Amino acid sequence: MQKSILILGACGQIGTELTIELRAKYGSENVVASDIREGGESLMQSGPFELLDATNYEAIEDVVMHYEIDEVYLMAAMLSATAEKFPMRAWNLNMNSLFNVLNLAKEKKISKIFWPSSIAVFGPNTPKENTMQSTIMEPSTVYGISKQSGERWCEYYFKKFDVDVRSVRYPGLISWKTMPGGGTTDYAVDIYHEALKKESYECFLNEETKLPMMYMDDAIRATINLMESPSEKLSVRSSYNLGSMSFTPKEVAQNIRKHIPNFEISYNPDFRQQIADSWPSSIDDSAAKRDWNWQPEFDLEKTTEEMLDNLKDTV
Ligand code: AKB
Repeated sequence: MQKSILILGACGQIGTELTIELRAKYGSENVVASDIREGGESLMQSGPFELLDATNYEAIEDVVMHYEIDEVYLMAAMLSATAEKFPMRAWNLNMNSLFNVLNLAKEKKISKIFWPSSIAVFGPNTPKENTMQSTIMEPSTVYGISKQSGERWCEYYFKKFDVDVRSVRYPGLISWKTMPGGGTTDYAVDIYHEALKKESYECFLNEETKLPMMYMDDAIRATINLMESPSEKLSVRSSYNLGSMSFTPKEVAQNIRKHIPNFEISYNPDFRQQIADSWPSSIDDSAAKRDWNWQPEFDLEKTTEEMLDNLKDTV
């Protein structure tokens, strides 16, 4: 049976690529993109679009009823760096949007939800290397606190109301089609743009800051695989650890130099350094591997090739 999908926050970094992939898979007319602002041409031209505020329950409900939506992907969120500047706005957006979709599912108006969590659920007391699925969390950022709370609510709605909600803890995501906005891992995208434009980059994290990262194609594949997995296979209803690669700014720079030998990097850490220092360096994702066969395909070499190759004609 053909299903109908709604994406909230479709114009953001993940939402844009997810919408395009879901449209290719399920048919353009069956995937409704929505956001509080219009997006890029490829998204706006390829299927239905609704201007929608993810914090407005009635507005989402209207769109769900109108298009007879079965599944919602909630991609609207305020990320870590911006959330430190606007804590209450971040809390309102990140939590109210989640309650809206959880309650729609509780009321049986939709049947399945995808909601993204993040490595930001971990904090300074979390073991840094191969961070386990279940371990000390204690996030120290506004964004991390909202994501950890969200995870608890997802599991609660699953257990209490049988809501089929699924989630992964995304690492930093690297993509060339859409820019990230307001995150701590954004340097890993900016660096490729600046390398092509100026052959130099000033990084807002120090050279040894090792963080978990992932190329967008892997992230989109993980998201759709998880959503297509049989419910009974899923043992985690808070959010799955999702691993791929880990690297430092220095290592990305060394990799870029294989293609742009004159590339130079300098370091000028700002408030985002403290956020990055509170996050894990690498992730144990054995639960995702076991439950739904997760396997990443992109390492740093391949990511660098893809980024430089696809961006070279845009600068
Ligand atoms: C951020 O840096 O805030 C995000 C994330 C890791 O969730 N990219």
